[in-house]
Amino acid sequence: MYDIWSILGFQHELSERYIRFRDYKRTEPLRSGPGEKGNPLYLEGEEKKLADSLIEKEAFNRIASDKIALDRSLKDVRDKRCLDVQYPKVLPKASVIIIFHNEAWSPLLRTAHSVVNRSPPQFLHEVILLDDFSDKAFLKTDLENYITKTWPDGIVRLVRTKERSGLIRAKIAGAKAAEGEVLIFLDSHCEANTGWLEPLLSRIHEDRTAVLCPEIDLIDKDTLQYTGTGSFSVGGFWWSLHFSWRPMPHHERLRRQSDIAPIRSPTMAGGLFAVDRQFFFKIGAYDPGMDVWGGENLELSFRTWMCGGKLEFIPCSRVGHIFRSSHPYTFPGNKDTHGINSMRLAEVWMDDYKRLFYTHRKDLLTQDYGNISERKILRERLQCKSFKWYLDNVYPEKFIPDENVKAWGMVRNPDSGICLDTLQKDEKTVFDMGMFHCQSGGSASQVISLSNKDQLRREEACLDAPGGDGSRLSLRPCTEAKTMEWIHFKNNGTIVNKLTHKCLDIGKGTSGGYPIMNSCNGKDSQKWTMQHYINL
Ligand code: UD2
Ligand code: MN
Repeated sequence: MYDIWSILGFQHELSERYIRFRDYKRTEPLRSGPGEKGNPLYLEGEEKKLADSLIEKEAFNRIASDKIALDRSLKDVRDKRCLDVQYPKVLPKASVIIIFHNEAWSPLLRTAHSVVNRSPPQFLHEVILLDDFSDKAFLKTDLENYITKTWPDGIVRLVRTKERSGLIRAKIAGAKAAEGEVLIFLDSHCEANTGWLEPLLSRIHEDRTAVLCPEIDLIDKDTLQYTGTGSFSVGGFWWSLHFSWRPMPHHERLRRQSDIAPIRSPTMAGGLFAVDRQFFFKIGAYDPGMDVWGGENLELSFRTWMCGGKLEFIPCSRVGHIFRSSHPYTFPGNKDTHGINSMRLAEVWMDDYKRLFYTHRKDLLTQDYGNISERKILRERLQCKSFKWYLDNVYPEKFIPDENVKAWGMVRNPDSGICLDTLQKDEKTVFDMGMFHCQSGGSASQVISLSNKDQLRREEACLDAPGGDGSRLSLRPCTEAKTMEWIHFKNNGTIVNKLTHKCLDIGKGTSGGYPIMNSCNGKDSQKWTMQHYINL
């Protein structure tokens, strides 16, 4: 049936049988056609030209997406051991909430179809398509008609906000509209894979305070290829309050008894997660003062841990997401909503550690972040733990640039008034360490710590100097390498590499230039002071 429809080009027609029985296990292998089994779709000729011309605006290949069946099949990318897990026959039912603003047709409906088709009906209370005030015409009656025609049993329902709410308030609205015992949020360009639901529900059934993320697989924005993420990561954050993926820490590997057991994570990416409905509202849902996009994922992560819950990634639950290159929607008022939302989060949840956020975001200090008194009352009422407790217990690997270090701040050559400076380069890349006129502590790119492990480092990257006389120093991800270890002699000001015994030297000494390594010679060009000495 599918093959014929696909060959004829009617990819959007759906098999009766498929819908009525939601027989997600047996139907999966029968299909072929563009993008089936999660395969990539490569366009050619005119279609490719059209796709290329749209990709900048839509931030993904909509033409390819439109050619792929809305209920395409996927490869089962789970660990084989997941197939043997027996889940309880009775589980709480889920409301799946898919929020969207001006989402393209095919990814939106593919998300809905994947959820309906791959969820055992007895565990799915409803799918809510939460429209955050879209203005595209096809999302009006066309969408309404499609929903009533495709799901006459009413399993999918459309709820619209009355104004543009931003994704955070839209998620609150979705949660309020939902009736299921468990809420599962998804972005509007996802595909739920085989067996995704049961592991989430059964873990929540076991522990109502667990907030759970499926493993997020990759749907390629250009070819729509679905790829399982191989090695399991956990969530972290930068002190600038951006989310990061990081390898599972050693202590978590040791704690887990099995490779398919839940993985504790300090933070979540934000879009895809399951939570007990009551617990979600008990710990304060979301901060309704946050606008459009950004920051709410870290806020919920910190709050979950600090207020008595836990955050886990569930390896047997797999959902793909299209990672787009930019946002295909407007930011009303052109505000840096991530920055301002993050201020609210830092002010309410991070105690003194908010200083580390503002080190990176001095520009925000003049911004108005609105009223946060309700959120402070919430924290008080729930008797949540401190941010220090969170760092010590949930994220002990997190480097704190001004605590448990020997010294930190500007690394200054007094003779020239020049400081080590990243020259604004992104720490996620490897680059040569630069120098610039000292900024009296005003610039995040001059903050460097001498750690207790004798590394000269930033959040994740360390100064490395394996070379001889005249060689530059690079900043790269910290390892155990001896070339990343340093001794700073406070009495004569030298900074000496432990392996090469060479001294850090300003070289030509030009602001905007690069320091080098040289044989130690006692000259002023090799003298340095650090801004704050703590334990040296
Ligand atoms: C990530 C999250 C996203 C959210 C965001 C931080 C994943 C996979 N995605 O960004 O869920 O946590 O980080 O805030 O973890 N939308 C609205 N109203 C708006 C703007 C967006 O409803 O005003 C919808 C949008 O259609 C989409 C969802 O919100 O379904 C998330 O937006 P995104 O896909 O642009 O965010 P993403 O994946 O870059
Ligand atoms: Mn998204």
